[in-house]
Amino acid sequence: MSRTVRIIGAPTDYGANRRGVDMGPSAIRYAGLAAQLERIGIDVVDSGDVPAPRAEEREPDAETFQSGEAKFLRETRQVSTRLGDAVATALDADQTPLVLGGDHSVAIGSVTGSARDAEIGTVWFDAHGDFNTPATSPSGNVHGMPLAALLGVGEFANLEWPAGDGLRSESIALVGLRDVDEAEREAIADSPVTAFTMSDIDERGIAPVVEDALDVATMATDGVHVSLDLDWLDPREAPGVGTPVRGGVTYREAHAALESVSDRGCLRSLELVEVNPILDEHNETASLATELAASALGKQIL
Ligand code: HAR
Ligand code: MN
Ligand code: MN
Ligand code: MN
Repeated sequence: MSRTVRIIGAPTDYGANRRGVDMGPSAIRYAGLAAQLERIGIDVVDSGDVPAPRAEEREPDAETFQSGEAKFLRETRQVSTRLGDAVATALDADQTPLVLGGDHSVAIGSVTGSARDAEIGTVWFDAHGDFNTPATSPSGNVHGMPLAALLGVGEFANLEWPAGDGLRSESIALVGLRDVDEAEREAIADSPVTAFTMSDIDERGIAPVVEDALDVATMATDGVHVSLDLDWLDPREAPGVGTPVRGGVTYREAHAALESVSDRGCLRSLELVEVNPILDEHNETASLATELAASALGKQIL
């Protein structure tokens, strides 16, 4: 990992069903992200936010959800392309990209940027499968679809889409699932991705599960993109998310997981998504996101 981190904000909310997650990048910066990383010896550059269309600027009829469609695909494609370029530029400059969402649809940009001219693996910490397609989605919200979009599953195969050429499903591991739609369950089972549920963590403990996930992701040769959806944590720890699901990992389990990521020395790019400051309590979810980023980037207790 490069000792220079480039922060890239992606203030989207059109991929989610509630407003507010577009303020995630501000809240995470305000929680002291740059200062925390500098304290552990990292040089931090902040390139600001990639432009993202605000709700007020969108065509109102795009809000109406028709079954079988995804909302705001045009906007998603546009922002993903910009974000992908920003992530690839950071990597070209030997900097570690740290993307701040925004809803989880931003991962389409982060991962395609990270996978440009490189073979990467991905660890996806999330309560949700994020494996819906427009046809299977119960909501039409693209934050429930980024993995399917990245892998070109279903209708995504036919869409003009930013290419994640260097990402293969064999090197993707999902960790912490506990809210998966019926069609997603089948899609995950049919795909070569590896999925670890909360039950796996209950039975085996966080450390061995994360080691296995990292084994999967490091089968790719050029490093690992870590996508951290804050709803991976239990809502008691992370109340400021749009789609909380009870029964998530604890504060210490989350740190242990990201410390393992750091110990492997495989981190290529990182993103923190789904922080919703409107629903948060005293910015604690944003603070937690900054702490977890520090663990992933090498913070040691002693
Ligand atoms: N599976 C549901 C859907 O597709 C809910 C998605 C929840 N959103 C996220 N993704 N935060 O992790 O709408
Ligand atoms: Mn997610
Ligand atoms: Mn890459
Ligand atoms: Mn989620």
